[in-house]
Amino acid sequence: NPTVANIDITTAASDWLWAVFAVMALSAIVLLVLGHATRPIGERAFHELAAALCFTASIAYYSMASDLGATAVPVEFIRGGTLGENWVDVGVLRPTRSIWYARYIDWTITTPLLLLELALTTALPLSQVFGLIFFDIVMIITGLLGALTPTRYKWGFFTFGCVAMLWIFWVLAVPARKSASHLGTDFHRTYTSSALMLCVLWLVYPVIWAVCDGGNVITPTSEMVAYGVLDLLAKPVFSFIHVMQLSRLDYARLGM
Ligand code: RET
Repeated sequence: NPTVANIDITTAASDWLWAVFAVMALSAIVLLVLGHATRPIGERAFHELAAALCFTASIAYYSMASDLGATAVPVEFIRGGTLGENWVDVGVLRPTRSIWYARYIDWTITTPLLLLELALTTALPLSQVFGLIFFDIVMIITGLLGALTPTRYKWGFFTFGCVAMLWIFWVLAVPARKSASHLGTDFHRTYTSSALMLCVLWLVYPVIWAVCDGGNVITPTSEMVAYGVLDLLAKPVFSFIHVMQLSRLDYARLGM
C-alpha cells in the first residue's frame, strides 16, 4: 500500500543521507590534510580525532543512505495517517517503527572522540576523563536499549541516559573548566566557548529521541533530516571551529 509506505524512509531522504555521507567523508579528508599541512606530527591529535569521528559518521550515513542498519520494533503509540479519503490508524496495518540502530553504533564511537577532543585541551585528570567516557557510553547504550524496547519501559532507559548526560555536562562545566583555567586565559576562553557549543547541540538529541524512537511522533524521514542537520553541526562544523580556535594556542602547555 503506497500510503503506508510513505511513512517509511523515502527516496528524498536517501538523497539527503548521501549528501550528509559526502560532507562527512570530505570533512575527514580535509581535517587530515589540514593537520598535516599546519602542524608537526606531535601536534595533530585534534585534527586526527576530528577526522576519525567524521570518517566514522560517513560510514553510518553510507549505511542509512543504503537503507541498511534499521530494524522494525513494535510501537505502543501509533500515528494516524490517511488512506484514500479516510483517517486510519496506521498501526492497524503496520504496528512497527524502523529503529535506525546504525546511528547508535556511530555515536558509541564518535561521542567519546568528541569529548576527548574537548577534554584533552583542559589537562583534566585522567580519572575524570575516564568518567566522561564511561557516562557517555552509558548515555548512548541506554538510548539504544530504550529505542529497541517496545513498551513504556523505554522511558526508564531514557531517564538513565539523561542522568548520564547531566553528569557529563557537570564535568565539562565545573572540573574541566577549572582545569582549563590553569592553562591560561586563552585556553580557558577557547574551552568555554567550545564546551558551551557542544552542550547546546547535545541537548537537542534527547528531544529528537523523544519524538522519534521514544514517542513515535515524527516519521523516520523527518528523523533523518533532524538528526542529519544536528550531526553536521555536532561533528564537522563543531570540529572545524574547534581546531581553528586551537590553532592560535600554544600546544606546548598541554604537554603534547
Ligand atoms: C539519547 C537517548 C537517551 C538519552 C540521551 C541521548 C543523548 C544523545 C546524544 C547524542 C549525541 C550525538 C552526537 C553525535 C555526533 O555528532 C541517546 C538520544 C541524553 C547527546 C553528538
